[in-house]
Amino acid sequence: MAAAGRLPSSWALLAPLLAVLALLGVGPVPARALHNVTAELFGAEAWGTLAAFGDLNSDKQTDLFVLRERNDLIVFLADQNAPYFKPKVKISFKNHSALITSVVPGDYDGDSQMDVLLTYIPKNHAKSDLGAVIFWGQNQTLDPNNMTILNRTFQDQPLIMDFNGDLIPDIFGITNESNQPQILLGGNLSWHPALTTTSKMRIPHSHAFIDLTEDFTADLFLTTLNATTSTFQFEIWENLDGNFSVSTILEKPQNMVVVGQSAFADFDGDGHMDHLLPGCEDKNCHKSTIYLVRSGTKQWIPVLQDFSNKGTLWGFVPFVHEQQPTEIPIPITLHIGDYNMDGYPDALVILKNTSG
Ligand SMILES: *[C@@H]1O[C@H](CO)[C@@H](O)[C@H](O)[C@H]1NC(C)=O
Ligand SMILES: *[C@@H]1O[C@H](CO)[C@@H](O)[C@H](O)[C@H]1NC(C)=O
Ligand SMILES: *[C@@H]1O[C@H](CO)[C@@H](O)[C@H](O)[C@H]1NC(C)=O
Ligand SMILES: *[C@@H]1O[C@H](CO)[C@@H](O)[C@H](O)[C@H]1NC(C)=O
Ligand SMILES: *[C@@H]1O[C@H](CO)[C@@H](O)[C@H](O)[C@H]1NC(C)=O
Ligand SMILES: *[C@@H]1O[C@H](CO)[C@@H](O)[C@H](O)[C@H]1NC(C)=O
Ligand SMILES: *[C@@H]1O[C@H](CO)[C@@H](O)[C@H](O)[C@H]1NC(C)=O
Ligand SMILES: *[C@@H]1O[C@H](CO)[C@@H](O)[C@H](O)[C@H]1NC(C)=O
Ligand SMILES: *[C@@H]1O[C@H](CO)[C@@H](O)[C@H](O)[C@H]1NC(C)=O
Ligand SMILES: [Ca+2]
Ligand SMILES: [Ca+2]
Ligand SMILES: [Ca+2]
Repeated sequence: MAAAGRLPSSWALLAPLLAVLALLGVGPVPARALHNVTAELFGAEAWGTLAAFGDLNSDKQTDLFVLRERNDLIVFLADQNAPYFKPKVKISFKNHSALITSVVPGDYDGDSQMDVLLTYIPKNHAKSDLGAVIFWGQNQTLDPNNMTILNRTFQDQPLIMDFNGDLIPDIFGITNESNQPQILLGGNLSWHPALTTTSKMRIPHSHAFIDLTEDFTADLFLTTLNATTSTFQFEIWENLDGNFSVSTILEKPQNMVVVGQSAFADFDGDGHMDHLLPGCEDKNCHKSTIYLVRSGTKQWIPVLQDFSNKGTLWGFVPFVHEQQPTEIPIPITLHIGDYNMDGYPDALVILKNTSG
C-alpha cells in the first residue's frame, strides 16, 4: 500500500469508492452496512470485478474500469443521471484468449488523453511472463483498435512510476531481455536500463515508489534477493533529479523465514513513514509476526508476535503460485497516491495474479 500515508485526504476520496467496491462484492468493507444502490449506480449492468479507477473522459469524475471474466474490460463512465455509471467503452480480449492480470489507467504518451495499460497472461504461455499492451485514449474515449503491444514481457507485474520526473508515467520492471530492471519511458516508449543493481528482484515484488528520504521526491523501494546470503533484503534507491542511486540496504529481520509484502504507513504518528513487514518465523506460517523499521533507522522492531485469539492461532497464508488462473479468485491490492502527478491524490486498485 505505497504512499497511503502521504496524503490523508486520499482516504476521504477512497471512502465512496470503497462503498462501490463493497457493492461489487470484492472489497474489504462489509456490504451489509450499505443499502443496495447497485441498480441506481449501474443499472442492469452490475456485474464484473472492479479493477481500477480513473477519469477516462476528463470530466473530473472518476470512472470505473471493470473486468468481466478476466478478458473483457468495460469502462463505466460517471454520469449525472442514474444509473450513475454507464458502460460506455469496451475492450475485448476474448479473441486473444489472454487473461488480464492488471489494469492501470494513465496518460502514457502525454497527450492529455487517458490511456490504459493492461498486463495479461498470453495465450499458450510457457513461462509465467506477462505481456503488456497500451490502448490509446483519443477523443475522451479508448480506441479498441489503436494499441501498442510492448515488445518485451515482464517477469512480474510492472511498477508504474514517473521515473524521470517529466510527469508522464513510466513502466518499471524486469523484462525478458535482461536481468537488470528496465524502464519504459512514457512519451516515446523507449526502453532504458533503470538501475545498476545486481540483486535479483523478488517475485511477487513488493516494490514501491515512495518518498522515503523526505525530500518530496519519490524514491524507489525494492525487495531483492542477496546472492551472497541468499536472503531477501530491502534496497532504497534515492531519487536525485531523476538519477537513482542506492542509499540504504536493509536485511530482513533475522528470525523471519517467510517474508511478506512491505507496507508503508506512519505507524506511530510522528509524521514519518515507517516500513511495516509481515511475515512468519516458520515455513508453514504457524508463527506470524509483523516487524517495523522506523523512518531513517535500520533496526527491526517486532510490533505484533502473538496472533492467538480465543484459542485459535491466526497465521498469514504463505505465498503460493497461481496454478489455474481462470479458477482462482483474484486478490486485490490497493494503491493510493498521486498517480498522474497532477497534485490530486488518486486511488486505484491493481489486480494481481498472485496472493500476498
Ligand atoms: C441489489 O440490486 C440489484 C439490482 O436491482 C439486484 O440485482 C441485487 O440482487 C440486489 N442485491 C441485494 C443484496 O439485495
Ligand atoms: C473474434 O473472432 C470471431 C471469430 O473468430 C470474429 O467473428 C469476431 O469478429 C472477432 N472479434 C473481434 C473483436 O475481433
Ligand atoms: C471526436 O468526437 C466528436 C463527437 O463525438 C466527433 O465529432 C469527432 O469527429 C471525433 N474526432 C475524432 C478525431 O475522432
Ligand atoms: C493511435 O493513438 C495515437 C496516440 O493517441 C495517435 O497518435 C494515433 O493517431 C492513433 N492512430 C489511429 C490509427 O487512430
Ligand atoms: C522494441 O520497439 C522499439 C521501438 O518501439 C525498438 O526500438 C526496439 O528495438 C524494439 N526491441 C525489440 C527487442 O524488438
Ligand atoms: C521478449 O518477448 C518479446 C514479446 O513476447 C519477444 O518478441 C522477444 O523475442 C522476447 N525476447 C527474448 C530475448 O526472449
Ligand atoms: C525518449 O525520451 C527520453 C526522455 O524524454 C529521451 O531521454 C530518450 O533519448 C528518447 N529516446 C528516443 C529513442 O527518442
Ligand atoms: C548482501 O549481504 C551482505 C551482508 O549483509 C552485504 O554485505 C552485501 O553488500 C549484500 N549484497 C548486495 C549485492 O547488496
Ligand atoms: C544524472 O546522471 C546523468 C548520467 O550520469 C548525468 O548526465 C546527469 O547530469 C545527472 N543529472 C543530475 C540532475 O544529477
Ligand atoms: Ca470521468
Ligand atoms: Ca494519452
Ligand atoms: Ca516519466
